[in-house]
Amino acid sequence: MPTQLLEAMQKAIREVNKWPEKAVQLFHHNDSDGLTSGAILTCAFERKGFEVRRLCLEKPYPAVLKKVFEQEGKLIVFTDFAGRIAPLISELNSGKNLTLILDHHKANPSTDPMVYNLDPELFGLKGDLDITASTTCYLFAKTMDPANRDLAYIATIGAVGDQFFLDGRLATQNREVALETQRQGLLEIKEHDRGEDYILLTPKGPMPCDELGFYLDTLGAAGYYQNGPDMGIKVCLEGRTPESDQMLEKLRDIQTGIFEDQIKRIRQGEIKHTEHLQWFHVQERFDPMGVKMIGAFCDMYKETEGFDSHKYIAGFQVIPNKIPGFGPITFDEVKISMRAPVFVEEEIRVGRMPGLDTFLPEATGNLGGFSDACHSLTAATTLAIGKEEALIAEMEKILGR
Ligand SMILES: [Mn+2]
Repeated sequence: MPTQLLEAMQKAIREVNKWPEKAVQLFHHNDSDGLTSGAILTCAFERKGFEVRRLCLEKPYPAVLKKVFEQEGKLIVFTDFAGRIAPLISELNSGKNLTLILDHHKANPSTDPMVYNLDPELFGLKGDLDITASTTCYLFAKTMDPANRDLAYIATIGAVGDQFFLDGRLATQNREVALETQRQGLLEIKEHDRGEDYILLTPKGPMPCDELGFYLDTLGAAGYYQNGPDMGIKVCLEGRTPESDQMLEKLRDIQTGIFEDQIKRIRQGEIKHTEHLQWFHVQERFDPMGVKMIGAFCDMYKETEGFDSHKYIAGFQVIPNKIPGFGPITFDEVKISMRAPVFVEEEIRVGRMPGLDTFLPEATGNLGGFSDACHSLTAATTLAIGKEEALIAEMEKILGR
């Protein structure tokens, strides 16, 4: 780990140790990386004697943040999101709470000394290759107490789940965590001609990490409004159960039905093309699944036959006006998810087309929307209902420059 990141973590941990209230509010993302991050931090803080109040968010929405930062004197932790919006969080916090950010998305430095942005992107690491949030949380937990080394297996699940591979292998810090898990006798790394497979050796038998990552993704995303994240955290810490398998099966059925219907609609012409983009809108038809599913749908759809891989793909989904466990909240917003199909991905990698993390946040910002977690090949932002066409036009304007 870069020395400066280690030192920043040590400094934040000293503040945590001094904090009078032994309670932490932990906000984490709902994909496999976010759930494993949540599980690692829950365990690490509980071992330290903290009471952990966990809340799973699909995004750190400004409306949610405003309510969170009405508080004072709290210990607040964000993981697998918020790295980019550290300035906004700093402004909202303004010295009132001890706030930690353990993310790995593109990041901006904090402007409040009480907000510790420990996003490795600020310390020279690449969040879309070297290190996931789960590995960041693992390094934090291990810095807090070397006894947390036993949580390496959870970080490995998140690292594989986020799918950042180099030649089919986990890279840098993520690979270190896998190797550590292997040394602990909890992971088998199988070499093959296209890279490596990572197989978790659980008390209930071997389980490929990619399958487990997919399992958690479904619980957290398709099951977001149906207690899926709680079940996901339980699976990270205690393993799969018949109960979690049942929940998963039910969620997969719901997802399959909704996705098939959407494919049918697109085939019937419910998709629009502009010069660089192809886009569609699912309105509220993805209920009761979470809004992460619009990204999952784009991922699936871009692999289907007849898909135009020369244009970026974008999907819109209306965000329900609720957050499980948070109380009443109103957004009246849509989420846009974007992906880079095969051809576009290559063009981005060689620098002939801009990454999604450039023009999508810019266009969204121009229309008063909100960006947090954007990578070059996958990105999502939110904006007011009714501004969808304007956003597409704004992106075309930027891409045409
Ligand atoms: Mn992540």
